[in-house]
Amino acid sequence: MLCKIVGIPLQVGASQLGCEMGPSAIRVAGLSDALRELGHEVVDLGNIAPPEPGEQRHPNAAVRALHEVSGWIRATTDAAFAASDSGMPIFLGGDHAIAARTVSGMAKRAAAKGRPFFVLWLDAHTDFHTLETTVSGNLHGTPVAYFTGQSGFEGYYPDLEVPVDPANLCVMGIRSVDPAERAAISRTAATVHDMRAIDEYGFVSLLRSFLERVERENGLLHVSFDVDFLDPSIGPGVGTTVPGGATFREAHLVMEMLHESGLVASLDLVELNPFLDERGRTAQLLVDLTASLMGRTVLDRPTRSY
Ligand code: B3U
Ligand code: MN
Ligand code: MN
Repeated sequence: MLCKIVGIPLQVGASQLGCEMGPSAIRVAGLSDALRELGHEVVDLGNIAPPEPGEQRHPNAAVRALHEVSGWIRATTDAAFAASDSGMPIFLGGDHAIAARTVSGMAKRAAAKGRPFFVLWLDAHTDFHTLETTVSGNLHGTPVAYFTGQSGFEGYYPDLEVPVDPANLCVMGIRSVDPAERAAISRTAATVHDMRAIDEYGFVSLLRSFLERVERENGLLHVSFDVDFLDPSIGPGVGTTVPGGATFREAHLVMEMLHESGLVASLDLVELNPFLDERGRTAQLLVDLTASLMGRTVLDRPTRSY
């Protein structure tokens, strides 16, 4: 497989600065070498250039860094669409606002191929705020509402060419949802598995039913991996840690199942904040998890497990 690495060092969508160092830390932790060891070809396309400075206001006074975030989002769509012409793009964040357009760039690619598009969102949060509902004003809380075509972004974020059908969205790992997001996402057909559901049914059965559907419908799957999906004990390098996240073994199992599915077309690794990390251990874990997604196994496995 040809893996294309694209860095998107946006940090102002999060309140805690430092995600702009995320792409560097993941590179330093050895992402390219890990992929090459698995037999993949790797091209590092470098980082997307930052947008022009400027300012834009929103009636919701809480909203922060709107011009900068929307500028990065604009720049990202074309990069995502271009990188997905062949091979598998791996987008290195940057905070999760970048997924507003990595996802919509990939949705455009799926539409160009005539394939249905699916998103697996691995996160402690649903990121389903609009510019009107965000309370923190941190725009990394908005990408899912944007790319599923919720209203309230017009004139601020770029127009959405191909919205993602919420019915094709599966969100896992959830344990922190604001009231407005909870109300809004429950009005959609999105599948949302909070940690209670994961404790009750396990990642395997919940992920399996989603992957079976993607396969049945010959879909293209984008995986968006927020570091805070992980339990803080194993992934401290993120500004929005929430207790009770995925364990080391659960996270690897999810990635291994994704590999066996053969369905993953693109990946975001976002919210890594190296300033908060402990000697690069979260960056290293992201590299190892990506290796699991790209085929690293402990032993050969004769049959797929999902
Ligand atoms: N929902 C909260 C918290 C949050 C969302 N995304 C992250 N944190 N990473 C908010 O700020 O919108
Ligand atoms: Mn997120
Ligand atoms: Mn999160």
